[in-house]
Amino acid sequence: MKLRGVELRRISMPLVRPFRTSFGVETTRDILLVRAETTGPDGDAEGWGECVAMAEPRYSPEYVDGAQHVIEHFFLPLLRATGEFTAAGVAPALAVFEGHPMAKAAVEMAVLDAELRVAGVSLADHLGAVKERVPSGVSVGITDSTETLLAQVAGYLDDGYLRIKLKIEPGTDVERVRAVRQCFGADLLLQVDANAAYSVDDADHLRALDELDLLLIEQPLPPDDVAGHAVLAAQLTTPICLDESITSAAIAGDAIARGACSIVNIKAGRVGGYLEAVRVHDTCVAADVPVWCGGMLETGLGRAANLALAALPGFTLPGDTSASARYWETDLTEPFELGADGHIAVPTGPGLGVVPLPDVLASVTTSTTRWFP
Ligand code: NPQ
Ligand code: MG
Repeated sequence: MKLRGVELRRISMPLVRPFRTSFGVETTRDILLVRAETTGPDGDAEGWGECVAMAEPRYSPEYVDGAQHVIEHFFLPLLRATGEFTAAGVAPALAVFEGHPMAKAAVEMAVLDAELRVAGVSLADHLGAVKERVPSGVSVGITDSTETLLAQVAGYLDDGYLRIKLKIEPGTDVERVRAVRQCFGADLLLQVDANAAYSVDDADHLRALDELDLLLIEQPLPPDDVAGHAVLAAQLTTPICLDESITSAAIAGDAIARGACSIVNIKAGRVGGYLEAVRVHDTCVAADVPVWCGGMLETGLGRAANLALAALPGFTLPGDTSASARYWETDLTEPFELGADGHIAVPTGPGLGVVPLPDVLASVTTSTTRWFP
C-alpha cells in the first residue's frame, strides 16, 4: 500500500479521577492520534493509531509533543520516500531512527488498522488471538489516605474487576498493601507497581511484602537496572515483573535469562508496536514466563488493540485492560464494558473493530495537522 495522507490530531480527555503514581499525577490526558489514509490494489482505507506517550517524560523519555514532532519531521517523510510498504514493514523502515517506540507504535497501529480493514481481518485474528473475552484487572492510583484507598478498591471489586493492582511509593507502601490484604482477604488477586521508585538497597524493606501473598511486584527499580532486579529477585519470594525495562523482545529474553523477572508486562507502545509486542509474547512463552497486558490510560482505540493482544495464549494473568468507565466519562469510541464475569469482549470487526465517534472526536480535539498531499 501507499500513504495518501496522514492526519495528526491532538485530543484532550479529562480522567474520571486523578491518577497518581510514584512519578506524578495526571488529571487530563493529552493524546496524539494518527489517522493514516492508504491506497492499494484492493482499495482505499483509513486506519487509526493512538500514541500512549504522556504529556511529560516521566514514565519514559518520550512525551507527546516530542512524539508528534518525530512523526511529522522524520517518520512520515521516510515512509513517503519508501513508496510501497506494508504494516509489517513500518517498524523495519523506521528502525533507522533510534528510540521513540511510542511514536513508532502509533504510526504502525494506524497503518495496520487500515491494512486489516481492507483485508477484512480483525486485529485479534491477525495477532493470533485464541480468546473471545479477556479477564480484566484494574490499576489503582496512590491515594491521600488508606481509607480512600480501601473505598476505591471496594468500588472496583463491586464493578467486577478480577484483579487489583496498587500503585506504591516509599513511605506508605507496606502499610497500605497490608490494609488492602486484611480488608479484602486472602482470595483477592493483588499485585503492586512501584514505577521504579526503589533502589536495590531497599531489598530488606520490600521483603515485608512477601508475607502479603502478592501475584507480583512490578518494576521496583529503574528501567536500566536489569542487574539490580536480578539481585532483588534472589532476595524476595514475591515474583518480579518488569514493565519499563522491557523495550523489545530481545531485551525481554535477556532479562529473563539473567533472572531479573519471572513475569512480564507487555505494552505495545513501550516496545515499538503491536507486532513487536507479539514477539515479546512469543519470547516469554518460549521461556515459560507468564505475561499480561499493561495499560497507558488509552482511549477506546488503544483499548481495542490491547484487548486483541491480551487474547493471545500466553496472556495468562488479568491485565490492566479495564473498562472505558475506569478512566472516562465519555470514551472516544463506543465504550468497552465489563461483563458480569469480570471479562471484556475482544473486538471482532476488521482492524481495530472500533472507530472514534465523530461527535466525541470533534468535541475533544485541540489541534489537527494534515500531512501531504
Ligand atoms: C504502568 N499504567 O503500568 C502504567 C503507568 C502510567 C495503568 O498503571 C497518564 C498516561 C498517566 C499514562 C500514569 C497503569 C499514566 C500513564 C501511569 C501510565 O506503569
Ligand atoms: Mg507499570
